[in-house]
Amino acid sequence: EERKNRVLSIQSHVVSGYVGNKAAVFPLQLLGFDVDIINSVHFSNHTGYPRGWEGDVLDGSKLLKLVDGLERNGLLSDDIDVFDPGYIGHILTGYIGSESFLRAVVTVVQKLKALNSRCRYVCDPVLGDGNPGTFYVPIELVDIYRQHVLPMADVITPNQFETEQLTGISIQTIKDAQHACGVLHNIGVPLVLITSITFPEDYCGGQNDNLKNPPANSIAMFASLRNCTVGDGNDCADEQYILYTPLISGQYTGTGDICAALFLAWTADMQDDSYYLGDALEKLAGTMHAIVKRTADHAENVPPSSSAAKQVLSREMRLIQSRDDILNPPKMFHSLKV
Ligand code: PLP
Ligand code: PXL
Repeated sequence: EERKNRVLSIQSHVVSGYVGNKAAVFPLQLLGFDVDIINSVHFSNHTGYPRGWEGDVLDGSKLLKLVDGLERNGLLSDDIDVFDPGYIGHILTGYIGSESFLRAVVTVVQKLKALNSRCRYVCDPVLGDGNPGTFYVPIELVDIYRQHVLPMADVITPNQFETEQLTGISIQTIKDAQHACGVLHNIGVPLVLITSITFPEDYCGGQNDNLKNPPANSIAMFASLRNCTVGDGNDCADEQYILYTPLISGQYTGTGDICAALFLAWTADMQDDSYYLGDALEKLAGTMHAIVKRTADHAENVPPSSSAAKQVLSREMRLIQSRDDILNPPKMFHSLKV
């Protein structure tokens, strides 16, 4: 039983601050997961600092060597007992900066799934955040994600921009979000979380509990699970939930990384129970809102006269300070079945 609680997390490491593995590992450990950590880069700080960063990038061949070492020592799976569920139960990947590294990740996921067919791959297909000109990665990665990565993924956690890039659908309405998730399911992903959607202003307003009227100044999370009963016909239905949280203004880094880790945790033993996903979404939103609110409150105390680097530093996620909110997600929000 313990074994399925082991996660292989392949993400960035930063000495200072909280992005990549520094954002994902602590929540996972706190929630009871053993985490095997591969650092895809080892940087001084995240790339949004005004004076740049220092450090090294792991290339794809070095990733494969690390995995070879694990395999030689039987650390990827335990083949002593054929009924063993396998050593590593989950793979988590986030920001990947090059085509060669992404292709190596594909190889690693294939290897782990071959060793343990129940190994679950949670992929945050990081491309950018939708600000003008903000692809964080070479644009060639979009097609590799679509053709090679998504078909192997069990869960993906794109933001609105990433969803739009991967599907070609612009998300202006709830129907668009439903449709985009359907397209991602058709590519082969059973569970999709769109981590944040901002609907156009003229689509919002009205009663807070009305699905058709997202509250003004809110961001939405949207989760979609495809259930297929394969019998005579191949009958599929998408179970979908939306949840609105009040928008917290400001630019934050690392939120998406925390979000993917928490979603992995709260859906780790998902049953076919129809309220499970809505529940996971509520826990996720409660914790995320608490972390970002704590971070925003902290950043507000930093004088505008301080240096640009101090201001970026002040917006680093208050992750450690939020440990209680990770362990016991505040019950603040309700998910609505779409
Ligand atoms: N910003 C806020 C305030 C959030 O609550 C969340 C997710 O929970 C995000 C951003 C995550 O979005 P992204 O994946 O675009 O970083
Ligand atoms: O949060 C994504 C991320 C991951 N890794 C590194 C980053 C960032 C965002 O800036 O700089 C190194």
